[in-house]
Amino acid sequence: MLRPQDTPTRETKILDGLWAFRLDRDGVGDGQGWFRGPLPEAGKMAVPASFNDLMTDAADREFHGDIWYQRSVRIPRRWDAERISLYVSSATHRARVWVDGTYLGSHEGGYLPFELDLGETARPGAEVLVTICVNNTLTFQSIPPGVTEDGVQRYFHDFFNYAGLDRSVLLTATPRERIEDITVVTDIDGPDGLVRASVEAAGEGPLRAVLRDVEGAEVARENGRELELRVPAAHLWAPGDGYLYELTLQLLAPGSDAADDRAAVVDEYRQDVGIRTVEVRGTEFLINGEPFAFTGFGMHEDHAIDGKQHNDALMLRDRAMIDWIGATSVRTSHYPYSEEFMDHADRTGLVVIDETPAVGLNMGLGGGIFGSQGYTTFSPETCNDETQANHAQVIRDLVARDKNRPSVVLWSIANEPESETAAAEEYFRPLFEVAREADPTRTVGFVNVMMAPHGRCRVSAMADVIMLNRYYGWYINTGDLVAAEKGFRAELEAWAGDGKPIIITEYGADTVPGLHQLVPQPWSEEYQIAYMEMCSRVFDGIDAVVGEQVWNFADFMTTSGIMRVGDNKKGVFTRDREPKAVAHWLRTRWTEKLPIAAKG
Ligand code: GCB
Repeated sequence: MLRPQDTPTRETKILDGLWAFRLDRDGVGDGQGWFRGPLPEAGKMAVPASFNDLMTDAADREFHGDIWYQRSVRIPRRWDAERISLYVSSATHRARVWVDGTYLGSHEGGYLPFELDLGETARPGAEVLVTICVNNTLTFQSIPPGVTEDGVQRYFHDFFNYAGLDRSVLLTATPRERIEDITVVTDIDGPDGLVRASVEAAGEGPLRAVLRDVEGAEVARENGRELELRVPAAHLWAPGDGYLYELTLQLLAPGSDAADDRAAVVDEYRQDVGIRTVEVRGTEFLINGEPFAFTGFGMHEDHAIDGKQHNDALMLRDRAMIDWIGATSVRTSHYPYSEEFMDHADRTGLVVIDETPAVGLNMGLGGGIFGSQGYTTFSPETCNDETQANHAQVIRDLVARDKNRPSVVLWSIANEPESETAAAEEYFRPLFEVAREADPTRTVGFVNVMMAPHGRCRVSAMADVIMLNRYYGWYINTGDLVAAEKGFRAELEAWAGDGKPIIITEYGADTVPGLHQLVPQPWSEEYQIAYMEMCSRVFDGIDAVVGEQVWNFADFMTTSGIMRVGDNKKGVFTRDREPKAVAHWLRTRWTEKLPIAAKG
């Protein structure tokens, strides 16, 4: 599946705006056929947006079940020879779709796009009724998992279950004979760049590929479905330098000569290409053969009112702060971020650890890090073969969406799953194979939890890079930074013995903005700085530590509970994106002093 775009042969129509909307509180929508005609007793809902914080009633905000969206759309009359489809950028956590009452299909899993062909229901010139029933219920088989107990939805991850159509919905027209998929892999050969591309196309005609630089000058050209383009003296994509070439692919009319510039173009698609390599060598993580130091954050797509909606303005502001503080990288904790965010990362040279929505596969953890959930994680009744199959599909879908992005250097296939048991080892072994088969070119890992330290974790051996979330000085040794430093160093030294690069993907302390203490205690701004100083001393002393990503970029919404006051306050910025004192401290470290940057 290719992402929709406008080219001389392709067109898109964005369906953002107010849609008819109804929460199916009594579960009667299917029985009453709400997809057959105008949605009865409907209100309005913004698309894109998470619906939750637009509600004023607690039960509505927390609603779990079927959520119906509907709008009419006129199919442009000029689309009469085209394949018309609906592209849903994300429907959290699953969706079923009808057009004019005809069922088109469904998709399992949020945060990733799907496309459905309108087939016979597409009548150019006519207005059609699009109905999308989103369902946000989490079960032991969904990714992420959850369970309904006495009618109440529980889940095992520490962020609010925002849901709905939180990214754009598009109507698209593509030629019936068309380019269907592109896989780009790049390499470096001396001063030259190599761009290898495999193209899948439905159509008999020849395929022409032209690569241009940012000025639009042609740098390479080749014909065929398996391409290797050589770029003399290539401008590489590198951290902080998101240089992108543009590959224009043209499927030509059958029988035409690809060398003939006047040959009829049946379909055209443009693909951004960043030329770079990624490799792990010993304890180093290399980009273009140079050791790279990850600084930055685990983040969330999270804002007041619109929840997980993608919003260009808010994204740009977040990115401005990431750059201001001197961060080189982010992890898309704990699910794939919007395609617009990823485009911007590609364009600006932000390095991304791309994570699946597999968070909370660990019944030994509470809604954060404490306590047990009272279930066995991997069992026929809980996370089972069906969960694993969904997890595998999500990995394939994520790779399919982001495989051509130069910003993505490492796949994270799960956050803090149970990893210390034989059942976990059995669950994860095939999933690593799925990831490596889907993308043999990038590194693969998962994020390890404190309860599975070195020597106990049975999954880390499968990973190319060790990613660790650690809270010495917060969840353990709370307030005792001396003991925390000792414990943290000892553990990292043990991991370093494995000879792989280590990225600390989470470390952080909840901090109430404005709470000041001369003698720093947990929750104060001073403690957050003292805590970071302690962690930094530990990282700087261990060569294998090639990355530090603070938890979290900004305060973010969670479920209610005794562990959180209003929201999770581990942000370096507040939820409304103002700096806590630690932001200035980190800025100095990341822009002026960082020894791990000097390692690079
Ligand atoms: C973690 C989780 C993250 C939580 C964080 C916390 O280990 O990966 O989702 O939000 O701890 O603040 O407890």
